[in-house]
Amino acid sequence: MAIEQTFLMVKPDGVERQVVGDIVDRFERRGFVLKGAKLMVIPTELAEKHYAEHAERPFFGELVDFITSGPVFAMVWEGENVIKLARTMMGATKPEESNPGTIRGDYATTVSHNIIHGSDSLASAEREIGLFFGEDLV
Ligand code: DAT
Ligand code: MG
Repeated sequence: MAIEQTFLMVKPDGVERQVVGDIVDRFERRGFVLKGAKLMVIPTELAEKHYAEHAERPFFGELVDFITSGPVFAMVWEGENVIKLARTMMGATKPEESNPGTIRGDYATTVSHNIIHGSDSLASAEREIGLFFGEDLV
């Protein structure tokens, strides 16, 4: 298994609830390395590109409104199998399936306000890192 990079983002609800530190701590404790991070308000056009795969879903408008509603904390993390392991640490999308001990299982009760985003594949990670960080990585 190769060293990978993934794109993770604390969503506006997570920044508002001041769990950025806890989330960074979880990935540091696991042994992953932070390669880039920034607090930003996502422009609508970037949000629409980021969530393009969901453009036809009925919740797309709400999703874009929510993700642009306040600052997010965007990050790139590196490590062995980090794409898959970060998804496991995040917990499932649906609140009834996200186990206690995971980020969503500890903090989220709704599918729409679920604290954190993480890339779901190598292709997504490369695309999302490019969208949010471009060449701007250490
Ligand atoms: P994930 O964020 O776990 O990768 P996803 O890619 O299926 O999940 O969906 C992206 C985001 O869209 C998700 O974090 C929250 C929102 N979302 C997904 N399904 C939804 C639904 N049925 N109703 C409202 N929002 C939803
Ligand atoms: Mg997804």
